[in-house]
Formats: sequence, C-alpha cells, structure tokens
Amino acid sequence: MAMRNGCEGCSDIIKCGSSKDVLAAKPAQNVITAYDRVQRRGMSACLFGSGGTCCRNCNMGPCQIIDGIEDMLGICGVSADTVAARNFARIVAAGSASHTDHAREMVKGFIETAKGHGPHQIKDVEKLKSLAAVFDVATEDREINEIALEVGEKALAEFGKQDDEPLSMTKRATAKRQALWKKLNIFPRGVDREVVEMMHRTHMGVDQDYENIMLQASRCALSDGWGSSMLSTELTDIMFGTPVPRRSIVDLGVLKPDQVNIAVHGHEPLLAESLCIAAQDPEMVELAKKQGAKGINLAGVCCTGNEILMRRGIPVAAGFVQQEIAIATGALEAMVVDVQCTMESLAQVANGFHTDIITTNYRAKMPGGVHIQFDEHEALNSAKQILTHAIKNFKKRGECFIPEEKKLDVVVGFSHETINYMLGGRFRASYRPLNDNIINGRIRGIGVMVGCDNFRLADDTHELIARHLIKNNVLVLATGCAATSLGRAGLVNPEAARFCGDSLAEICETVGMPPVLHMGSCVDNSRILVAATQIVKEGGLGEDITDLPAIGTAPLWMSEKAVAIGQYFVASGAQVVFQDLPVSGAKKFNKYLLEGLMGPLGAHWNVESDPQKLAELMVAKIDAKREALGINK
Ligand code: MSK
Repeated sequence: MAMRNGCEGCSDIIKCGSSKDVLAAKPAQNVITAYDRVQRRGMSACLFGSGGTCCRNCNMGPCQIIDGIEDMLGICGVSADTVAARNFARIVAAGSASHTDHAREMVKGFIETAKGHGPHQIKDVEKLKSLAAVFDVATEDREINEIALEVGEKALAEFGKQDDEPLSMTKRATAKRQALWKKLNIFPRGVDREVVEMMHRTHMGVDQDYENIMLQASRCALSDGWGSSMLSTELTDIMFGTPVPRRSIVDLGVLKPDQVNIAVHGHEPLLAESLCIAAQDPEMVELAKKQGAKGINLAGVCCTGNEILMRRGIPVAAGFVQQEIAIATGALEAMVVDVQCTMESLAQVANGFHTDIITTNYRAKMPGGVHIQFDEHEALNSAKQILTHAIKNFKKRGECFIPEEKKLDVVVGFSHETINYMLGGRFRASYRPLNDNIINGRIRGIGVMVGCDNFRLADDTHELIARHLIKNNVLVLATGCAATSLGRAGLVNPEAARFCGDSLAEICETVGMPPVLHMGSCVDNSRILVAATQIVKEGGLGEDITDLPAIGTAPLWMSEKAVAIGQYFVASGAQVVFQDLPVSGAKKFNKYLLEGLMGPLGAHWNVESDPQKLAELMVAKIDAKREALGINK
C-alpha cells in the first residue's frame, strides 16, 4: 500500500506494515505525525545541543562552547568537558527522577493495598517474604498484610533517607561490586537525595571536575537501578503477580471494530490494573452494550502496555512511535494516559477524531485533553469514571481503519524468577544450566536490548540488531519499547528459534522459549540487574557483572530514562552501546565516557551509529569477555 502524500519521505523509516497501512488509509489522510515533523524540519540538529556543549545553567550566557578554542569558554571560564559532563549528569538525574516518582506512587499504592484499601491484593507471597528479608522484616507468625505494610513503609523510607547508609537493595549486588562502590564512595544513600545532590553539583560554580561529576552521576543512576526501579518492580510483582510466560499479540490490529477500544498509555500500572478490573465489571460491560458495542477492549501502548501484557496478557497496540498512529485508526474511543512518553501531539491528532485523550495524573496534563484524576484511594471508582467517559464516545465513532491483525504473536512474561525456573529445569530453580550453556558455548553470551523507539531512525532497527545477535547464538533479553518492536518483528516467539544459530535454536526448541525474552517495562530493567547478579553468584563466569559475556544496548533511545538506565548498567559493571550520546563536542569527556570509566567502574559506554556494526560490536565485546574468562573455545 502506498504511503500517504504527507509522509512520502517516511518509507525508509516506517517498515511496520500495520503502521504503513493505517497512515495510508482514508481516516489518516489529514493526520500529521512526528514522522512528518521529522521530515519537515529539514534542518540538522544544533551542533552545540547534540554535542552537549551548550550551557544554560546560569544567566551570564547561555554559553555555546567550542572545544579547543580559547575564546570559546563559558563566561565563567567553564570548559566544554565540564559543560558536557554537567548536561549528561542532568540527563541521568532527570531519568532517575522519572523512575523515582513512578516508583513512589507504586510504593504508596502498595501500602494502600497492604492496608486492605482498594481492589488489589498481595498476590506473590513468596516474593513478599524474600523482600521482607532484604528489609529485615520478620515474617514468622504474621499476617501477610501486616508483613506487606511494614515492607511498604520501609520501602517508602528509602526515598527520603538522610543517613549515609546504602540503600537496602544494594546488598543484593555481588560482593566485589559492593566493595567497589564503597571504595569509590558511590553507594547510593537516599533515592531522592542522589537526584538533589546531582542537580546541586551541576549548578553554576559547584563541581567542575568531570570525573567527579560522573561519580555522582553513577551514584544517582544506582539509586534508580538498585533503588527506585527495583522497588517498583518488586512491589508491583508482589501486588499484581510476578509475570509468568503467556501468549499475546503486539500489533495495531488488536483494536476491535465492534468493541469500545481504550488504549492505556504511559507507565504506572496502578491505573492500568484498575482499568483491567473495572472493564470486567458487568455494569461497565452493560453500559458498552447499551452504546451498541459488543464489549470493552483494552489495549496497551508503551510501557503501561508492557506491564499489563506481562501480567495479564492484554495485547499491546503500539510502541512509542505508533502512539499517534493508534489514534489515526479512528477506532479508539479514548487513549488514557498517565506519565512519561505521552506526546503533546496526541490531543492534536485526536482532535480530528471522536477520540478523547484522558489525562489521569495531576503531574501530566495536556492542552486539548480531558482530565479525570485517578485517585488511588478510590481506584475502582476512578477507573469506572474513566471507562464511562470512554464508552460514551463509542456512538460518535466515524470512519475507521484497523489493519488486519498479525498472525505472529508473542510469548512474554520472562521475569527473573521465570527464567531461573525455566532454565533450571523442573526440580531446581537455578541459573546453573544457563551458566553451563554459556561456558560450553552453546549460548555465546547475553545481549540486552532496552529502551525506546525514535522517529529519526528506522522502526526495524531493533529487529536488525536482534537478528544478528540470535543468529550468532546470543540470547537476547528485552524490555520497554525495544521489546514491543521485537514482538512486532516476530522474534518474541518460540518459533523464532529458526532464525537462531544452531546451538541457541536447539536450546530454545528444547525449553520452548523465544530467543528474545520479554522482561517487561523500562522500570523492569532492574530485573536484569538481579538476573545478572544471580548468574555471577551461580559460579563459573567470574566474580562480578563486569566479567559476564553480556552487553546492553538502547539503540533507539530518546528518553532521559534510557541514559539513566545506561549509566546504572555501566556503574554495575555492564558494557553498553548506544547509537549516539550528546557529549561528542567535548573531546576529553567523550573519551572518558567511552574509555576512561573502565578504570573506576570496570565498564564503559560505547557509541556506534550503524545498526549492523553496533550488532557486530556487541558480539565482539561478548567474545572478548569469553576470552578473558578462558571459555572462548
Ligand atoms: S515507554 S522510556 S519510549 S522504552 Fe517506557 Fe518506551 Fe522508552 Fe518510553
């Protein structure tokens, strides 16, 4: 099908058949998407912005610094390296803050649940008990909700902690990593404190040593990975259930012509889970029928989508780059959003349809959106109010186009516990068989693919990289919109074993697992820290994450959260490779990120703009680790 006139230049970037079909169909003819805006901008990115050397941290400037030109320092004398380091560190702080505010809401929701308020219950008691051990909470002869309440309150205290003791979860790290954090004085202390200190140290006239700035950037990122994100994942699992493998679908074609379609977009699963419960309420179903619909169809977008996909098998309609396209089908009665990654253009696109953008979080309102505040104390009533508004839109639906649903489905739900159990066999949950397969070379290593989509780059970039990895017997762990994109490509499916190298194919076929394991949303990258640490502790692959034949990538990153994740991976000892970083205008600092961090942290950033070369670099880095372990036979 031909691309519509408005986005002729997009055919190199949009490869997804469903996206193309929607944009080419009649209802979308007047829709302007971010793809159009990328094409129409027609100018290259600002050199100072993309190189990281524009300083706006005081009002003597803004100062645009050119590295190596004496007269082009900032008014205060600041160098390109200090500016780029401060800007980079502030990206890490913003990304960490986003995960942190999300996590805080989850902890508060967990406390409400422990108090018996609202529609949710403690579902994973075993996981609650293991978290209770981390927080020194007694479990014997106590009611489940009593344990949960104490765990929740101790978890909440981690955010505002003012003493200098490490965050509780950091004791899960390898002994070697903990010793390193202690030596470098970067053990994260309070989750909020590390963001505040990062912002302070990058204020005008404070920290002017890029190596020192990166120590706090590491500590701040660690407070995210081993603090807020890990708390969020753990408590969400305990409350809503730890994911187990289940089949579902990832495609725009999951919208239904004869049902009320409601997209759930954003990040915090408290809202989405409440909507899932409310959508089954007979009162809501009856209301939908009164409007002429056969039922209520919830579909996920971005990481909210991943949360309910992992735990409930609810289909994902769209990843980040498809959010406007989902509305352009004309088939959505509402897109319900909370926080993060919801573009301002949604209301503009929705303006041409009967669709309402319903904002639900006081932090994130949108011009043209309808605001219905989600109240966690009245979760079910709030969810019903939102659903009622959406259902009443059904009668206003005009012409719509839903692409044919793909036959390719996904198998998702690979929490750290599931992988442990699945690869360990029926009798003992253990990573040992995985370690053995890495040691004997049947699995060459682990490639971690996380993060966003980006309108500047082709939407099959994740697929290209993952295909190279699995063909070379590298097992892929994926989260976030990268996982959604790989789902669309048909790789999050046991049948994708046919695209693997022989030995990985054999393992996937024997275990019945996909070669790309979907591990959840972007906060769930903390699962990968736990899994990597457990793999080390299982033995045979060194003493720390830095020894593992593993590497991470967020090749299409766009969100600041992706950089925070990258930095907590590096500070935990894992190599990462991105397609670009906004530091290239500062030579010494750039070199420090790409090489120098190896000294203190045992891992560093890598940059490679060509996706094929990026994939090859990942395999080469894995081989280098195998070589160092003496297992590269
Ligand atoms: S939603 S942060 S585009 S992964 Fe988590 Fe996707 Fe990136 Fe947002």
